[in-house]
Amino acid sequence: MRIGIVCYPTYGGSGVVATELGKGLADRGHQVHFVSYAQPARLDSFHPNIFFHEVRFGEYPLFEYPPYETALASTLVDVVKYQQLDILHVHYAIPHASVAYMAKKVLLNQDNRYIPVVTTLHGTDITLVGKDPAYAPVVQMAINKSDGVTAVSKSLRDQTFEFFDIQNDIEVIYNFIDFERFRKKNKEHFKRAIAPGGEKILMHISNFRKVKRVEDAIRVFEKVLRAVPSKLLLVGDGPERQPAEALCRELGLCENILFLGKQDAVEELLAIADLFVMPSESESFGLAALEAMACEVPVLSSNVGGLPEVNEHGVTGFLSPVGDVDDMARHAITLLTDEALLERFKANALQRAAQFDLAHILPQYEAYYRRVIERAVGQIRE
Ligand code: GMT
Repeated sequence: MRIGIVCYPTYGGSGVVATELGKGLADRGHQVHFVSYAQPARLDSFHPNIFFHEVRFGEYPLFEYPPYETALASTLVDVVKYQQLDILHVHYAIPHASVAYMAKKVLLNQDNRYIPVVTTLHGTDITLVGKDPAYAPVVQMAINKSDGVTAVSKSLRDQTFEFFDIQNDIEVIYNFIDFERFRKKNKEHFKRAIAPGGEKILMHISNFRKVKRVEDAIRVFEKVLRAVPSKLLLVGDGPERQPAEALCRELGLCENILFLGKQDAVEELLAIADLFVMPSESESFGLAALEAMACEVPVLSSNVGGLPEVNEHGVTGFLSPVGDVDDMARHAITLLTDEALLERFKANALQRAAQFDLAHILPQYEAYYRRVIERAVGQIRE
């Protein structure tokens, strides 16, 4: 198939999923065309089946906000037409789903060409930003007008039906993990450098937005440290980093908490972690938690959204109500003070992660594309 993929190129989870999916599809012989305003971060090496089309939007004195949507729709029209695409797959509904609908209409008008569009809902495009009245009517229309809609968890699918008036079916296709990259590596020397006294290592990785509740990770750690010699590694950057640093100073924890900033090779960091902490306010799936589990790291998380579909309470980690740092700390101490239990949870985490192997999930997308294309052809004939 010739597949167009539209995504955000930055470090967010939806861009990562879109890029890794495109790379996987290209490995299976499909031709994949990425369209975005910059090269996706994980599209870092040459592949004969992968093409990148940058959306260009010129400056003009009248434009305080350059019309990205118009430029993206025009680029999509061009790419679909000249690269003979079979399907467009857009990740994160805002604004990609409505832009794809616009491109579809232009192609139909100008060339009598029907391009089927699949929209994948990722999380905040529904739960936070999408349901904001500033965007909701357009998001609802775009979901209903998509030829196929997928959500990355059952919870996100249910929330979409709850927040919007949706007539379309929504297929759940879980996020996936590439085990070639995410697997336990031997980084003992690194562990000794960070935790020379054999301390346990807790880790949090995120884009430090409010929804991630980084401060809860610090407050949990404060309690854990009273019972278990340990270190907390905070990986990533974003608006909440400065308040998080201030909290560390206020609590006198600076010696035991390390801010590592944005890191590409997170699998090398996960190799030295004993426990991953994800106290999010809302999380449709929790890809970072799955990446941790693939590297044999149990997960301490909140129980919101799709997290219970990934992290099994009492098996691969623990789930607690949002903001309940006492409960989270209690679970962490239970795990970190019982070596046999910790080893069992590590093994369970890997076993559970295997169910989300790219090799299982990718064929689900391929089969779904085929169904959507067949249905679209049927509709055109009618
Ligand atoms: O919130 C983020 O970290 C970014 C956001 C995105 O769409 O870029 O992530 C969402 O999509 C990820 C990939 O499907 C999911 O793993 C995250 O759970 C989800 N984030 C939230 O729901 C808050």
